[in-house]
Amino acid sequence: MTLPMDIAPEVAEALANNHPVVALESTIVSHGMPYPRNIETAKAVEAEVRAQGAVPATIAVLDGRIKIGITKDQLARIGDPESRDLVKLSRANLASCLAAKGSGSTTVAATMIAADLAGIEVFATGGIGGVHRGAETSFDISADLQELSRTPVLVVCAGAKAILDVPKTLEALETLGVPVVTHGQSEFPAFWSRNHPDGIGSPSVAATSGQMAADFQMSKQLGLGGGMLVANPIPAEHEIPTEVISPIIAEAVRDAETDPNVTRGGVTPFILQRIFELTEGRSLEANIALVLNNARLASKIAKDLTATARNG
Ligand code: PSU
Ligand code: MN
Repeated sequence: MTLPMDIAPEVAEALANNHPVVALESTIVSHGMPYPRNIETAKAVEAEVRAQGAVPATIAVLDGRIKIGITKDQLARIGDPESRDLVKLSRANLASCLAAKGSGSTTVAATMIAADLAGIEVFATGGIGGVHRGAETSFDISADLQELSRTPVLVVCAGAKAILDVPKTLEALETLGVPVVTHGQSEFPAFWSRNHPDGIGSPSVAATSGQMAADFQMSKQLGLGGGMLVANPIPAEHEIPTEVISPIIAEAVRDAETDPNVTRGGVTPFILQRIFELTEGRSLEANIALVLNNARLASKIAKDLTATARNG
């Protein structure tokens, strides 16, 4: 049986010719940003990858097929807030969605699985899922972390949002044996800010894309099997300093706890929307800037990896 997967012609050609390809996720479009900025951003990120000389492959599941690279109309469908048929897909529900010929947007975990099936090694996103605050009672830990330990895809993110428990997230990644490398600074970045308020040290640091590509090559050569997490701090001119964002995060978390209308699964979207309001939209602008920045670095790493593959 052949896989229910369609690779866009441009992506297939790049892969066949060992040209750099960068995978992009679709949950950030369906669940991560408000309409219509979500669609505009997805297009801008694809354009940024192209400008860097790589081919973008936005990944989603549509009508029972894994799409590696999507059309403008398909992107419009994923980003349409009225598209209620879209399921948020991770490892656990990917197969059943495909078997039922359903549709969904892919999280970091599901995008890694699909990218690996297609032969794509590098993937750019905004933030990964992680260990939630209060996980010691809720057990809410994103499947993204486990995926990083088993699927050989290098993921470029801007760290983890401080609405998560970032120290616990790094501990979990270490337990799972996931290499975590921060680009150009010793502290692990906190998404909207270059640094976490508690000053969390990164497990390792790399100054260049070439160094990260070499780390990943070595991991593959050793047959370690898993992926790698690259944390790329938001550019200074776009960051919201910790002094500004920390009290806002605290307020948004408090509001979520006291609002009787917030359901368990609705906590994160509520908090993000509240942060958007409290920052008067600045959080979204920062989010867009960091995704573009990650697309740039991921493209460079993808180019380094294909160059090594060519030169031996
Ligand atoms: N973090 C963000 N923006 C996002 C997500 C995480 O800053 O859009 C999305 C990603 O798709 C990530 C997913 O893989 O949320 C994690 O969801 P969960 O915690 O349910 O595993
Ligand atoms: Mn969760």
